[in-house]
Amino acid sequence: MTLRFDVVTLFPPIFDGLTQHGISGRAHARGLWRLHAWNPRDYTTDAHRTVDDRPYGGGPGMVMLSAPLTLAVEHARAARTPDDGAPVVLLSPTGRRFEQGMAARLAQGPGAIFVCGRYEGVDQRFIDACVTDEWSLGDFVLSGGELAAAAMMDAAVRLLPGALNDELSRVQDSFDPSLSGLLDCPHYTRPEVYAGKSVPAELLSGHHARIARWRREQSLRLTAARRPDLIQAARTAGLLDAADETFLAGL
Ligand code: 4FV
Repeated sequence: MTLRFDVVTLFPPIFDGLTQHGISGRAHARGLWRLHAWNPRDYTTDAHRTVDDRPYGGGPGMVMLSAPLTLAVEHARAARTPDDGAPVVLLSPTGRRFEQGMAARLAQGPGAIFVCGRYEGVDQRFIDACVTDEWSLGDFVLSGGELAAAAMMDAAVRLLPGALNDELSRVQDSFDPSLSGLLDCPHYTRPEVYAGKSVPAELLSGHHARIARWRREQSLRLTAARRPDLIQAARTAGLLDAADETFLAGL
């Protein structure tokens, strides 16, 4: 089953980068996933193809009209397998913070219909009637939801079987609660000495157990320093063993 995403957006070309380049582009070319864009402007009836208007109650900026958005979502739904259970996801700073576990579920599920707002936002009555989920890329304000949707689709598509050249790459993913849940370790490649700095000896040892231990300790050290919340989550999930705890106690 090819993973299908639909995006409701005033700027469909923004997604060309995702479907034409890199791992997501290759996966798209391999038919592992597909993307359909629906432009609300195509569902307007006035000569100016109006998709926004001034906010009731006054204030700066414009708000997206409900009707063009509703029609765009209805056409996207109608183009999908009936009742495939795909969520209608509005990208918004008020939404649930996106994380790796959601990317993994997105890759295994029926896909999604992403609604990319522009201007100050969208009319609340559209949200109440059509939106099933609100997701946020993070606590900052974008000029539109497109890049947030693209980032979330990219995070999901790279998890599809056959998307990565080396399936093992996924196993080293940071944050994946089903794996280590820790931050990734440092990586090195040629030359062995660069700017007077050598690659850590452990990585040159050819001793797989020593290399694995070194990488694990680097992940623990970095995670403890920068994301102690992830250490606690990994501990709660039973992802830390006695050797990990001994190492952390020595930090
Ligand atoms: C956003 C975020 C975001 C808010 C108003 C689009 C903008 C404008 N989306 N994560 N952060 N959206 O800033 O997802 O319509």
